[in-house]
Amino acid sequence: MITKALKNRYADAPRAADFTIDQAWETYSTAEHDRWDRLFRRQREVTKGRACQTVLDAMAALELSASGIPDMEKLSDRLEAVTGWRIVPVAALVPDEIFFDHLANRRFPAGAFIRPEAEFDYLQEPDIFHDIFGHVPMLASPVFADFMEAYGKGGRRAMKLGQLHSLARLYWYTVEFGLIREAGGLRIYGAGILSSPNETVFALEDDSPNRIGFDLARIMSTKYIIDDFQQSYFVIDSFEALLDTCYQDFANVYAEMKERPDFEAHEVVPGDEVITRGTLAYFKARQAGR
Ligand code: HBI
Ligand code: FE
Repeated sequence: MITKALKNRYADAPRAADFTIDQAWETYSTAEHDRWDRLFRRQREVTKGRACQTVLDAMAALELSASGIPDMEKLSDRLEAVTGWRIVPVAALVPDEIFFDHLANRRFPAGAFIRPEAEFDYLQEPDIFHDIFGHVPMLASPVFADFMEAYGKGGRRAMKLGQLHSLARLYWYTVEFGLIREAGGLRIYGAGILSSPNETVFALEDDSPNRIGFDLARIMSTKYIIDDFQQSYFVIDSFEALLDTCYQDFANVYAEMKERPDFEAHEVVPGDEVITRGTLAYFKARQAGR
């Protein structure tokens, strides 16, 4: 469709076997650089006091700023010096096995396109703002960098065990929509929240969603919503704790989950460490309004 082509000018870019493309940084227009700056300035404001300290520190260390769309090569040089990760340009979502292989080798595939003005506030697929503003700061945390590499290696194993959906849920409720406890209260580390102005506020301050203590098997049994705010957020105590739970062999966890039913995204279940229990009214109203 023409909008698809307009939206993503990299859709037909020549790509390598690993789905990487040339970012061709010099081809970004002034309008695209300006859009990055407006997205960045807005998110930098709304994440103050809401993003976790690791993210705020990394933003400064990586010199992320409102000075146009970053050149992934240059940004990768700064990131690699800290945790060995590089950011590789891709045109869109890549096949799972390619994605996992990049992560297992400390390469984060980042969309090279920037969202069109019409999708300034929200878009479904990851654009350069979601991937760089949302995901890259956490890759500057040595512990989280280890977690993401372990996730990549776990992904390939999960595919062999037919458990990709379980691992995708772990990714979703941590890497994309995770919250962490800090001395000052709950803070955000999930990229899907960090790159979304409305969800940055909703995830911490609205009384509609549940906020539940992290539990690996519970999360991998829980469905998630892809086109609206989350109905439950899971909270870790530290990135070390997250890494530790993921260093075990998941085969036993998958076996434990086999006979258990999946949970709906809004459910609170026995054994949950309920930090805040939500109300469904908000979500029902939004669904009704669709
Ligand atoms: N590809 N470029 C890109 N970015 C992602 O975040 C991504 C992907 N492919 C698959 C995927 N994410 C998810 O299905 C993972 O949970 C595997
Ligand atoms: Fe993402």
